[in-house]
Amino acid sequence: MAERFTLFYNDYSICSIMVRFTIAVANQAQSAHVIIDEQPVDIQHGGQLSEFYLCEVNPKGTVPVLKGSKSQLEAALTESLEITYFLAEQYPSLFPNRQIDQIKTLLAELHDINYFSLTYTHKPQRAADMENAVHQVLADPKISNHYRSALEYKLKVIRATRAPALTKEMVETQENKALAFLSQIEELLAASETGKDERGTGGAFWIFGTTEATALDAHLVPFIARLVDVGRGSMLSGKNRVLAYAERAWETHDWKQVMQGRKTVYGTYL
Ligand SMILES: N[C@@H](CCC(=O)N[C@@H](CS)C(=O)NCC(=O)O)C(=O)O
Repeated sequence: MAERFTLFYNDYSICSIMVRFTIAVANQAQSAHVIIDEQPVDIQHGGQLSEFYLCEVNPKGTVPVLKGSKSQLEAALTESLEITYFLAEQYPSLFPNRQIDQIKTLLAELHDINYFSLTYTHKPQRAADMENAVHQVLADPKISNHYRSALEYKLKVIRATRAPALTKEMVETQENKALAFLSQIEELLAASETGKDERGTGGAFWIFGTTEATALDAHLVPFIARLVDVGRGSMLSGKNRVLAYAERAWETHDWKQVMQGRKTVYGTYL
């Protein structure tokens, strides 16, 4: 019998989109071995601060999360990369043998970029808003001690990760990392162009010329979409192959199915 899991996600969370696109391309490549029930979390309106979410799903109060029964998963997976590696056990097309080491290295580099820094660069108020949302719940004297401790922990997570991500130095560092990363992708795409891809059409559709998207494609395509959506399209200038690659991917059935015509940022962002 197929195993069953729950994916907690949000439509405008880049890491959730990375996981959902991973699942979509993996399912395209082979029939499903796992059933994933999707559970939206309204992080724009404090859904991640609920007692259930903080105490029973993810103490960090972030999405995405993959949860299964104790026999399937000892603990819920609370990082998009961990979730992707876990899924790859069932979907080998995500990490083709020939490129496995390169994909792992590039995925680690991609996730070393702080997406919050690049997204909320011109919205420094965002970190304080996140703290205030927690304070509002904490102000209720009727909440349980257990829930209060969970909220205090969430506050620590926000303080440690969000405000520091928006300093000028931090943003610059992340911009440089992103630019260097995109240059690497441009070079890889240029190299793929010289050979025929697995479909024999010449020029790569996916980064390594594979027929199916790999985990790297599945995480990179949302990242490029996010850069464009937050007005950072100029980071792609001189990287025509990267842009053309992303534009091809955004036309696929899998991408359209995940995004349903949405942008990667919430309506009030822009
Ligand atoms: N490193 C984590 C990042 C998770 C994360 O920061 N998620 C954001 C959305 S992309 C979130 O849940 N934000 C709501 C909050 O922090 O309260 C991953 O790769 O999954």
